[in-house]
Amino acid sequence: MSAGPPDVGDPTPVWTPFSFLGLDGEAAALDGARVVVLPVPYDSTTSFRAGARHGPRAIIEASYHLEDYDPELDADVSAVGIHTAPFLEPHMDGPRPMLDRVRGAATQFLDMGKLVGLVGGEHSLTLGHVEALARRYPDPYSDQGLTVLYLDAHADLRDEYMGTRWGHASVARRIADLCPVVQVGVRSLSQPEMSFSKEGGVATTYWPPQGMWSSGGSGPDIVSGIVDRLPGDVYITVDLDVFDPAVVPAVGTPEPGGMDWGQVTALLQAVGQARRIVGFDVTELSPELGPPASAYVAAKLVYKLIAYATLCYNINRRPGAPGV
Ligand SMILES: [Mn+2]
Repeated sequence: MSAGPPDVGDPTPVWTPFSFLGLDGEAAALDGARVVVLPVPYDSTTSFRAGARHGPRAIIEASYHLEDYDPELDADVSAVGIHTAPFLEPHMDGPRPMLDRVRGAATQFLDMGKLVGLVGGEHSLTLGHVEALARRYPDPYSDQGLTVLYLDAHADLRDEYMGTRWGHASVARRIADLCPVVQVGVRSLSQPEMSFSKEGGVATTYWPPQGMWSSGGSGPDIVSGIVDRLPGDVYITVDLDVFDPAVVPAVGTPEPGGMDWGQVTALLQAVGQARRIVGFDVTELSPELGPPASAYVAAKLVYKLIAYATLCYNINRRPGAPGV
């Protein structure tokens, strides 16, 4: 009698691919994918509590536990094809060379006709992605232009901060040099930033919106008022600290009084139905600063943004729909 291992169970190996939703095969292949998830593990200009460099890995791992099917849209969103790019390597010569690298990566996928969803990483990375898109719009301020919808607890409108004009505290200011910026959720800013906004540098919806305490802060008036400020195509950037810290505590700079899940998704879905979403990002998850639920919220938000960007606008424009 040989004393080998007992002959029980099925020894066929099963692998979990390192990709968003754990997709593999055709569903994750670059060729057929409508969407590319671009993970960028970088947080080198972070000034308070670092750790967003660990965000992309945590979001991808959390995404394994998402359902493919989305009951809100009655669709298997993954059917649009979602390719996960390898991690973009950080450039350590400073934030500007890093932004050039992000712009190059985004451009590569845009040239292939893909919609890019950047997963950060710190919020400064947004600028590289927006730079890649903005050069495709001859007049960003026209009806055929590009507007950045900027969800963040912070205004990020400093002209420079701690010796750089390209860091996380200046990203909205630099984007405003390229195209219109509409901010939502802001509740922490300096007086010069407030003045810049007031003088028309950007359109800011502070949070909670005035007079909206009783209805929870995201009534249809607030949402349609924001959508009306987005004349052409839309890029959506979400700094996860726009959420209340009760929803997403694992961020470097949590601010009380933030938006809840329903408020954020109602706004983003309304934008997806009314406008073409041409790119997005989700940034500033620092997984080690809070419970694992934060990474799950971030992963689900990425999936929602993929859905709103690829399904809502087309559904809204099916034959017979209003305005077609
Ligand atoms: Mn922020």
